[in-house]
Amino acid sequence: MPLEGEYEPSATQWVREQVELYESSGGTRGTTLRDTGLPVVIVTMRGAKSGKIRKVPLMRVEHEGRYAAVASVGGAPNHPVWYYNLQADPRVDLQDGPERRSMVAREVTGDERAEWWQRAVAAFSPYGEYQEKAGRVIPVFVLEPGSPTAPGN
Ligand code: F42
Repeated sequence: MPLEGEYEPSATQWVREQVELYESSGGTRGTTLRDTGLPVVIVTMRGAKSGKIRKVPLMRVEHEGRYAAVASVGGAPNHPVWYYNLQADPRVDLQDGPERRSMVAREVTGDERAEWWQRAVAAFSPYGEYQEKAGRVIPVFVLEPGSPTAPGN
């Protein structure tokens, strides 16, 4: 069941424009990171404070129908704001090209994080440099099919 509500575009113009192109083309254009040719997915989630719909492009890290959401923000010292959104409400819609599906986000740690981190760096090698400069452990969520209990349960 796709998330419903008022969409609030990203405050960052190139991000907002990528979401617009991705969605308006039915997931056939705007599906890579600039001219790198590396694939991008769009994760739709609910704002933790505003309750508005937020759409966050992320590098595509997929394994057997599950995806990683890597809260890297280019190695910035702070987690992205969307990290707190997923903590508050793990229900997301994931668009991978033309495919859209409901998923549930779950932050992973320990060996499970290590396994997904390896997949993430294999898909997008700059994640390795980002982790070196971030001064924080970059959080990794796994997005998997299914529906959670309502948040706060
Ligand atoms: N970011 C990554 O972290 N990892 C990636 O792999 C990645 C890939 C990528 C590919 C293409 C592309 O176009 C962008 C890509 N990005 C990637 C950037 C990503 O899409 C985000 O722009 C970035 O991670 C920063 O996320 P952010 O949530 O910190 O964005 C800020 C700038 C933002 O939008 N802030 C809003 C604002 O108005 O300032 C608020 C957003 C929000 O969710 N507000 C919450 C609400 O309630 O609505 C409040 C949350 C709270 O607790 O305050």
